[in-house]
Amino acid sequence: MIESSSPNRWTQNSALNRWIEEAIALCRPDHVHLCDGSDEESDRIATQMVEAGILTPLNQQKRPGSFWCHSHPDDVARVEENTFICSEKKEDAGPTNNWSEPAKMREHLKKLFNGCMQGRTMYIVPYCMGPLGSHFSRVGIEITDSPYVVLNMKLMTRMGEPALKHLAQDLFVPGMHSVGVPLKKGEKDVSWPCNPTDRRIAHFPETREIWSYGSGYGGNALLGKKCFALRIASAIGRDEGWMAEHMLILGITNPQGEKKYIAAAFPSACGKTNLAMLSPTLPGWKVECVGDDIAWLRIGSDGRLYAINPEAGYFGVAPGTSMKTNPNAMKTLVRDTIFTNVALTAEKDVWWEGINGAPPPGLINWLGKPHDPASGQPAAHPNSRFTVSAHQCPIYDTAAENPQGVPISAILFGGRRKGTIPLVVEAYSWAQGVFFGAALSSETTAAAKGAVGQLRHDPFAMLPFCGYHMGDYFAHWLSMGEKSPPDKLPRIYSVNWFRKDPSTGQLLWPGYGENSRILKWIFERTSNQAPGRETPIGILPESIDLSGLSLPHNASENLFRIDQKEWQAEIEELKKYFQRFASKMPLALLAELDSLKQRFQ
Ligand code: SAT
Ligand code: MN
Repeated sequence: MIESSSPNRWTQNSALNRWIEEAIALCRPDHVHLCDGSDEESDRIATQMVEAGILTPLNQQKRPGSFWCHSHPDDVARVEENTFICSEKKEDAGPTNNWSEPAKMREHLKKLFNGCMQGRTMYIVPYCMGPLGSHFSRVGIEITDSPYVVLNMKLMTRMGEPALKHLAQDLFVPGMHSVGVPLKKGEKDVSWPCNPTDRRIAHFPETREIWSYGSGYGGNALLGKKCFALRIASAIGRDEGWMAEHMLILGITNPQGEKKYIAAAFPSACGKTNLAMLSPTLPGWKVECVGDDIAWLRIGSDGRLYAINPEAGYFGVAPGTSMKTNPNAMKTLVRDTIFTNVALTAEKDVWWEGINGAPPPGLINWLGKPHDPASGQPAAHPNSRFTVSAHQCPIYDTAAENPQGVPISAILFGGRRKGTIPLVVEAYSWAQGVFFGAALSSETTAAAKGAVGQLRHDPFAMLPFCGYHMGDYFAHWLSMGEKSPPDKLPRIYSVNWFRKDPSTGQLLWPGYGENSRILKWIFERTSNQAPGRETPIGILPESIDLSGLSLPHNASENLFRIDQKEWQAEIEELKKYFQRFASKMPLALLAELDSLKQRFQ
């Protein structure tokens, strides 16, 4: 260990100063910069990146303060196979995580990080997850050699000096990040340095540490997001009696002016941002956005479940976003946005599949090459993203800044399922709701490296993000339900916007703004004002407000169809899946599965 020569050289926090000095000694950067989080600082860094050819400024008339960049073709998404939970005991990581013995991983990381920042600047990025001044917020410090990460962290978190003030003498979560490409003296940098052959995204849940090497993209590199706010925070939440979840949070107000909050878990790239910013098609209803990706949930003193959004910005999927699908996102992206791996127009504006019609002439694709529509390849990468501050969202809910969080009335679990799962089902109880979460499956998307469109189990949409044994996580969810009487807890729903007509393969439900019809039923259910009918799988709507909507022939029957054969197969599959968790599988969830089976007999 290297002691700091002057204990207050960096911050008022001696443990932090010591860690910074150790990081400098290990990584040997040419320069070190402690980020204050000011606009001047990010402007300066952006200017340097433009001069280096890493960022392209967009048309200042069309999109002021915004930039385009594209990554290395091998660094475009989260890398689940290189992501590790390094708990002391293998059993604590569980069967759904890659595990590596902590001492072994540390040894390997020390080798990888040895001198890894030579020729580069080391940025020290203090950031606060959650509203400043909130008792529930937590501070992380990311050390990174990527200026792109610094600019993104400034948009995604409360970053810089305010975060350091929030830290006071508290503990912080240290996160070491390097793109893994040291530069020799005089060597010219590439525009997206990364080291795909040696990637490691390692988490140490017991010591609450993150080490990430070799990738500069998204959740691999912006350590506040999945690494801290989900993987490490889920382990902290288990120990402290709260929950870190892959959920959007929205506020919904009915025509009478009553407002409720809903949290909803969906896997990556399944429409969380679109639902969180929904423009209701039902007259008189209003939706406001608290968060689009992560919720930290705890029981308040009144026994209700409260949520904060630990993030301060959106890292949203660009393709498919349009004035039709998500007008509020489009209005959010009008300025001060970083676009990564979308296409660039001749007027220096951005373009992606689904934004509006055919690709314009003169388009540059996400690889920086002229786009050839005949190639059949998309111009924007399917996992291309926008990074933008939440404050720019026209329906940003200022309650997102409330240090106490917002009270949650309903929790939704959804995935991409072409069959089996109806449009909406209400659970009979908290335990059955937990079963809905545990039973979630979804077709894979481009948000993670690997095949797209394959059905996989993704319990609670947390498969890639749970920092400990999934069986213990299920038990933690059940135990949260024991902290309050059932009438105080949110009701739980399973939803599926992606069901298809088996004969035509067409989506049955228009989704987007029309999802307000489902939210209306849920809103009214939570005030005991909407009738439901009991079925073997849960409570289905007696009716949904479909006024003014013309659905394809038979769509509404098909959307709510409970096919006994499909459900028998689902039950058998779940039985097999739950066996993976062996003795850690809570008996209460096996009992739920059993009752489901019984109800079909
Ligand atoms: O993990 S990312 O932040 O890259 C996006 C996601 O998969 O939700
Ligand atoms: Mn996500």
